[in-house]
Parts: sequence; structure tokens; C-alpha cells
Amino acid sequence: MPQKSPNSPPVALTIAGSDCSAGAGIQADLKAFEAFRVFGLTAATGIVAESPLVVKSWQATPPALMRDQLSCLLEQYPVKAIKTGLLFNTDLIGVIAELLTSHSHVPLIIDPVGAASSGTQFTDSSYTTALEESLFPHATLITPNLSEAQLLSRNTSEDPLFLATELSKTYQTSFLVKGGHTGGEIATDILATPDGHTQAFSLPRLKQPDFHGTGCTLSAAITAQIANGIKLPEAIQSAKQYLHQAIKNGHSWGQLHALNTFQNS
Ligand code: PXL
Repeated sequence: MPQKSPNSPPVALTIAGSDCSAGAGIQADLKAFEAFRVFGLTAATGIVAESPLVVKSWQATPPALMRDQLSCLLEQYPVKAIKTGLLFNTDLIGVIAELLTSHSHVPLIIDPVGAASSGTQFTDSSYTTALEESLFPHATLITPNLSEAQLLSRNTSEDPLFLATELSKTYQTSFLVKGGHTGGEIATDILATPDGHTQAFSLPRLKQPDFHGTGCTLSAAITAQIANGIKLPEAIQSAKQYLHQAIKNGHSWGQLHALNTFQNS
């Protein structure tokens, strides 16, 4: 099959911000795509000057430049799956939604991230509404963490099973609610699909520092596996395993920590 040949691997596109410390954003996404032998394209929504410890400043991409990046890539490459991460503002969401409408056959994985792990909030409530109205209707899978799931469902429940079920019913698409930040010895993520089915993905919780970019890495790894033609539950399972290893073998330089995405580490 031509797309499986090492010379023409599957192609995936990430639409997200640039993290100069390369643990999150488009840099994390590219590393995950490579680990799954998928060729990664990037459409940068903005640039964040940051480290895992602090966000200094950021600037969003002008909408016309965003449109050109997307049309250039989507018109010319056989994109098999698309991931969105931090999109910064409603103007950029509008541009992205418009271009995705003509690529509705391509699976779309949305990471509804609005804040850095160090705490800085990049977005406001109008951003959340625009994401829900303009992008959620195109989604194959949406991957909120617990606090993002609470925000999207307007509910303070701390139960990932309840939140995932409610969200998939409301938006008629699949949700993976990540339990990574809840307590307990086991980290469980819940997948809920619009047909009412749910599935739990559990791994032992690792006693490691909180890594920057875990959410980006998980959703990018799922996107890569979807580009590889893997079905959703198996794609999630292998992506979780990849993230688990990356945390377990994590790098550190004093106070700075990063996921280890080296092969065979
Ligand atoms: O980890 C969330 C995140 C996503 N995308 C970009 C980021 C960050 C965290 O800072 O910079 C571009």
C-alpha cells in the first residue's frame, strides 16, 4: 500500500501554538507524530515564550497568515488526520472552521486546551463558546482534562465517567476525559461515544513531577494512530502507553522536566 511505504508515510497536521521550550504545542505534537512514524505538518496559531515553569509572553498568528498555512497544506498534502491544540482567539477559530468545512472527511481530534500547565490562561469564555459552536461539530474526538470537561459541561462533578457521558450526549461526538489530575493510585481516562458506550483506560499513576505537554502529547499520539488507520479505542490505548513511557523515563535538568520521547529509551 503506497501510504504505508517508508517513502510516503501517512501525513497528519497539527494546528496549535509554538512552545519554545518544546515540551508542549506543535513541538510536542511533531515528536509524537514521529514516534508513530507519521509525517507531521504544522500550522502555527501563535508563539509562546515560555519554559515549563513560566510563560513570559505570547502572540497569536494574524488570521490571513493562518489561512495561508492551512490552505497551503490542506490543498497539497494527503492529510489523514488533523489535531487542534491552543488556538488563542475566536478569529483564528473562525478561519480554521472555514477551512475544515471543506475537509470534513478528515478525522479531527480537538484538544480543548486554554491554559499552560504553569497556570497562565491564554483564552476567555468567548473562546470556549466559539470552539463549541464552530469546531465541535467537525470533531471525531475531543480530549479535555477534568477541569476542561467541567468547563465544557457547565458542571462541577469530579467524575470523569459522568462528564464524558454528558459531553458526548450534548455534542454527539466522542470524548476522552482524562483523569490524570485526579487522586488515586490508578490514572483512568474515560472514552464516551455518542452511541452511549463508555470505556475506561487505566494505568498505574507514576510518582513523577507534573510534566508540561502531557495533554498535547496524548492527543497528538492518538491523531498519529488515527492517521495510521488504527481504530479509536486501540489508538487511545497505544497513545496512553507511549505517554506512560515518556513520563516514566522523563528527562530533568534541575527544576526543569520534560517528557522522554526518544525511541527505545
Ligand atoms: O500544555 C498546554 C500548551 C499547549 N500549547 C501551547 C503551549 C502550552 C503550554 O504552555 O504553550 C502552545
